[in-house]
Amino acid sequence: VHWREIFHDQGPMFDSNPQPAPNASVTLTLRVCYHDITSANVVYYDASTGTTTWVPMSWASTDPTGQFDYWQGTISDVGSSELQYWFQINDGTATAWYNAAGVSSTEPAAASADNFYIIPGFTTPDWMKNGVGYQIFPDRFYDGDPGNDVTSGQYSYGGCETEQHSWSSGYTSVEANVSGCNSEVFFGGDLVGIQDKLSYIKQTLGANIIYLNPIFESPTNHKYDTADYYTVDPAFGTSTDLENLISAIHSNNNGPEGYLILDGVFNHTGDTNCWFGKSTYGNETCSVTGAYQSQSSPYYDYYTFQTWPTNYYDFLGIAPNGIPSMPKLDYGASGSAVRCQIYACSNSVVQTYLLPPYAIDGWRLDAAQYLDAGGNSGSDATNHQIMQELRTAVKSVNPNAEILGEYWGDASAWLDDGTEWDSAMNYNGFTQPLSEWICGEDEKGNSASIDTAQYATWLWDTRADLPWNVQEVMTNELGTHDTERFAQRCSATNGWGTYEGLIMQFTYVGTPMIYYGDEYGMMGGNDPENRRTFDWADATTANAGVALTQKLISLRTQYPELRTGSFIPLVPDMIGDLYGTTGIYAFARVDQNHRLVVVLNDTSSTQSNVAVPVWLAGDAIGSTVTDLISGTQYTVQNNGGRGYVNVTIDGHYGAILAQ
Ligand code: ARE
Repeated sequence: VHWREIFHDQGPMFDSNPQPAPNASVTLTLRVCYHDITSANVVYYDASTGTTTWVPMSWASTDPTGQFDYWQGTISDVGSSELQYWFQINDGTATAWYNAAGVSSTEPAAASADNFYIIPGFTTPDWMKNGVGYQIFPDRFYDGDPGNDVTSGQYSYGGCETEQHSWSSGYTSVEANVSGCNSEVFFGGDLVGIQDKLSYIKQTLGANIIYLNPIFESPTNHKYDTADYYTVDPAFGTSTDLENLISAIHSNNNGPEGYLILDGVFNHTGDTNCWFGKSTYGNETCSVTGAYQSQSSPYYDYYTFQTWPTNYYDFLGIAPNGIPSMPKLDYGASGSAVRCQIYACSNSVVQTYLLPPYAIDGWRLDAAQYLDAGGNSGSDATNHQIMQELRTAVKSVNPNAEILGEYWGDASAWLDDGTEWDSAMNYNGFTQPLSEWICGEDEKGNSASIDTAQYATWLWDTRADLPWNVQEVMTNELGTHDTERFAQRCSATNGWGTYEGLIMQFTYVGTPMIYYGDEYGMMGGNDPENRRTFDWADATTANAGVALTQKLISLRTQYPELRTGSFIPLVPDMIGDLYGTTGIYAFARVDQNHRLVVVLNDTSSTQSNVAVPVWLAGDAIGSTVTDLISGTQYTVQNNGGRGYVNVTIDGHYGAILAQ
């Protein structure tokens, strides 16, 4: 059996029904080398019954270039529980096996993360598959209403006073030292400011999914220590400002129809939350008695104390008082008041914002793996039960709402059976490998380097662990408010790494998520240096990064295969062949109607005559392809009966070849 040509994923050419309803029928298509095989089977395993079923496939067609045959098999009733499937391929003498991890001479295990999944009834939001995200740290984006700015000395937090800074683009140090204190520094960014600048996001760039870092009342600039989930922070605006912003985002008057994802910080509250009541700040008053104040507080069970009141579990839930400003909520008991308050009941935080008059479109779940009993560190059966309940609560209010988990490792435990999150922030399968490959540093700026073959394998392996409709909505970020800035990590490339990173971000499988400023190469180290003020002088297409981002988003909007098409590796190909040029990575995105070939040059100098095996994407010898970025045209050359293009690409740049 020839291995190089074998291909299947759950893109539109190869899977008739990637999100089947229970009992639906699914036809699976396998690509193999022309006239190479004598038989093939779909093999599927149902863990709920322990049964394995074989479906014989039959020859369906030959592709127009005469290089591939397509074989098909139909699972006529997928039932109602999760199935895993793989393929067996025979040529009369030898047998090959194929699952999401690729081709092999040994049969995959029946229950393996690397098999393909069919999860009847599981859908992820189509608007996430088709959209482009923009993440904003609100205090640092734009000050639309100077009247609501936090002023110097307005209140103190952790014993230190607030400090107001006037807007100063790309401000380099956000920590101020006032009489020995690291004062809490504010720049005045707010919701009205985001609305003022929506045309930059939606029209200039073309992004349409806004993800906001926390916006609810809290004494800090980052607002991960919530004082009141039901109140917009007064320095960010009012509930009316939020409603207006959401209407403007949803509207298609000022660019594409948009969507809003809010940061759900539900693992812990702030110690100034009235439920906890350890302290208050500013003019905050509490009409309830908090858990810290009395053991008969109605909120006493919301938290867990090792020794009341001073020793309580916080943030990570392991040791008490590591970050005392963030007491951990105790979700241990089924049916508990805190589960009701946060997500399960109709007046819960989660449901309140999903419903009118707000009607947000999704939640990013902060520190999601930790939600658990007070003294537990999460990632266990209780955490998964909480996430299942949370999904039920979210989807009962809006079946199209997005549930985006924050997890830095392999998140498949929350994603592989369709009962918890829709997707996760893709630190593990995008941010980290991309950074190590292009910048030679990990997402925190530590020196770490991988070569092109390792990069390709890393991406392939992480995708293989996830259902297809999850892969399509994993958020792909160059960086976030928790990483060093991408441009900083890649500073050795003199800005070119940002272009290469952007080309990858907008052509890869998943939802691109731009961290404000990354589109123009904003610099900055780790927290808090990654939260600098946006430089509005750069927000025009005179900036090469902004112009490239605009171009890439328009291509992604124009070509559906960039959003939902199959991902076919070309360099290295399915069997790891690198075709001789160091630092070149290439892949195709294809659907029934069209295909694009993306080529990246990860070296610092221009490479010419880079051989790209476009025959593996279905391009015919003698046909012409055009680089949609540079406009250069190439003819597909005959090399031993196979079609290649010989492209020229600048250092740390890329080409997107269209037929
Ligand atoms: C503040 C200071 C920091 C200081 C820290 C500790 O700014 O300089 O180091 O305090 O004293 C929020 C704020 C932060 C704030 C923090 C604590 O944004 O500025 O830091 O609260 O007050 C892990 C968690 C993950 C978490 C990251 C940061 O698993 O959930 O650490 N991310 C979320 C948010 C943060 C937020 C919080 C949680 C708390 O996105 O912004 O911080 O609500 C590895 C591990 C990961 C680890 C990751 C990052 O890969 O596998 O588990 O994530 O590194 O460190």
